Amino acid sequence: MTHPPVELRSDTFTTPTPEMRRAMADADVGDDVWGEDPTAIALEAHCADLFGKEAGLFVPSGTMGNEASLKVLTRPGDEVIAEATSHIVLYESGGPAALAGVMVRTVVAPDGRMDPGDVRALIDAANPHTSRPTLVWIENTHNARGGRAVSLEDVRAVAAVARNAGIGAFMDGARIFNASVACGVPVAAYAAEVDALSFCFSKGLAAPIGSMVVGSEAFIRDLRRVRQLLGGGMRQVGVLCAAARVAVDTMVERLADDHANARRLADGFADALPGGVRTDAVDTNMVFVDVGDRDVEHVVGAMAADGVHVASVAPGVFRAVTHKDVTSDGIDRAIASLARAVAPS
Ligand code: TLP
Repeated sequence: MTHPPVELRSDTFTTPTPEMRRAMADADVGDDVWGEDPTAIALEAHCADLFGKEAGLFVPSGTMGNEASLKVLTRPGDEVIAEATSHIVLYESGGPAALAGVMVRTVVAPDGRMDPGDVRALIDAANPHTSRPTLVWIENTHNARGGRAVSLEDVRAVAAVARNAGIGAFMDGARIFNASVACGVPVAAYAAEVDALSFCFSKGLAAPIGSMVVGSEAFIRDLRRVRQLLGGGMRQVGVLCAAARVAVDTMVERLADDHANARRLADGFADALPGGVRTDAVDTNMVFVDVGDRDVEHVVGAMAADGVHVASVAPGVFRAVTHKDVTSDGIDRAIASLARAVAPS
């Protein structure tokens, strides 16, 4: 019997649920560039409320939410302080430089949690020769550091540094619901620490497309203009917002299942490849595997030949991400596949 592939490259591969598809078909729609799509308006108000902010804006992707926010919150030449492996640094095609024209100065945090002292040191070092620090950027969960969930205390400590220096704080909360479930912290508590926050419907929450940015009314008014500038103004967007609404209303609690699956996967991978997985660093739905001196592309290729798709993300390292379309059987198959891929030949 042939099995369906086990897709562990990203939770972005999740497919919409039948309920989402029905909601999409039934959605009330209007022209959202004219501000007349009732489903978008309702979703934005609902999310603003959920996050305790004044307003929200639906955007096509997390990347656009981040880049448009950067553009609103900074001026060209300003300095944004971010963790060295943040999504804006590694995976947005140079957007901070190309679109907002900002300098990104980085602090290194192997567990995704920036040290407030490091952030303060960069701010304090500013003088008329340097770029002007105006924004501290916090990613939560932190993708490239292994999906680490940053605790409320840690967010608070870094946000306080920004606030005390009179500069802004933003959260790339693409997977903030994973952090919320893992830490038992309401998303509004995280949002209260920052001026604005972006999050995605299209990852673990399984909607097909879309992200949201929440913040003050004035910020969102400016963001709407930048969204238009970037080509992100869409028309009958209610078909997407209807799926996003199902995502945020019904798909959050089940993220705990993804986290449990990730822990089981991590334990199995650790047995298959001793020393390859820091099982204590699996906070949410990601497992990072260090294949040591093996060729990571060879390991990833051998697993793909078994129908198990993982992604190489750094030299010698691959990532496996759990989500609603990964079954318990899929976890077993992935563990067996890694064991085969690394077995001495
Ligand atoms: N991350 C993707 C890839 O781009 C790496 C993934 O598969 O994990 N912020 C964070 C922290 C993200 O992880 C991502 C997506 C985004 C922003 C961007 O979201 P999209 O893909 O909607 O532009």
